[in-house]
Amino acid sequence: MKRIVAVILLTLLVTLFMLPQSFAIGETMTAKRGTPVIDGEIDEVWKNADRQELAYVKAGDLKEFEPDVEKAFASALWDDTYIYFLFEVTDNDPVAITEADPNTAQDWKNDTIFLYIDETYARPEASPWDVAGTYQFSICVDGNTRSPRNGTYGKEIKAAVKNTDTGFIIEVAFEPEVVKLADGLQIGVDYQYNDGTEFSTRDYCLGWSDETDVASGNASVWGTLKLSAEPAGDTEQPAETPAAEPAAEEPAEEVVVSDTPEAEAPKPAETPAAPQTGDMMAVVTAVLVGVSACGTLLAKKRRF
Ligand SMILES: [Ca+2]
Ligand SMILES: [Ca+2]
Ligand SMILES: [Ca+2]
Repeated sequence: MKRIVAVILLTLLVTLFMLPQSFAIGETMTAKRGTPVIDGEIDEVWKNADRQELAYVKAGDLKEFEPDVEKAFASALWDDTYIYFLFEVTDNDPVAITEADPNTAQDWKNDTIFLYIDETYARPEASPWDVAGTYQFSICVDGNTRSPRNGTYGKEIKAAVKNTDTGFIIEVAFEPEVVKLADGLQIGVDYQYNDGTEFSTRDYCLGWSDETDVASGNASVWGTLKLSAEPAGDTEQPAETPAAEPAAEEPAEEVVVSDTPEAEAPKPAETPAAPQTGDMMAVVTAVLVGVSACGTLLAKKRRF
């Protein structure tokens, strides 16, 4: 009897020890593969993307009221070179206080999207901009961008803004500097919408993963973006073509591959980078199985 109790306790202890590594804090989303055009128009391929609402009203002068007009959604896709983001914002007063001033994207009192990226998933709790691969970008409704607004980034994001009847649309292409994009990779991301007004105030500040407006100083509250090999639709993968077709067009290079001994294995990337979360279910299941096995044992023992 004592031994069984000891086994159960030990199992629980081991489980508790493992849990902290399995938990990911904050929101999680998936980026499917797809290549949109950065022009402010919503491409077909976006329609199958994971679309998340920035549902936390984390700051703003009207924070106390329920925002019924203001809404912001973020979607993400990726290909071999870029991670793409789409922001769809409904807003009754899209403004950039000092339009055409490149600093508009710096000011959170304008209608701006802040995009937070932590390439290496380091999730620093303090001074995130000191960590390589960690940045904040901002894109203003007037088209001005800060690339980056915080952090050190040697490239430039591509962004396009388009006004709509109900607000505006922003598309962004971000090229990582530190990591190589691959199926299974996860990076830290967060999104923030600052709802500026013509009176130079900020009615609302909406967040995706950060609930309390600390994202600019604490990357551990940002969410997680996982890259998936699943195609979001059309283009890049000719998957639809029935391989049986003779494909008479070009008997070109495709067959040449295997004969050259040097050119052995040009297969990079596909490794499912890094141990991911999600093992928790397996652990919990194992514990339950263990506990029920112990229970059965106990019941059997009692019978004798
Ligand atoms: Ca587009
Ligand atoms: Ca507004
Ligand atoms: Ca506004």
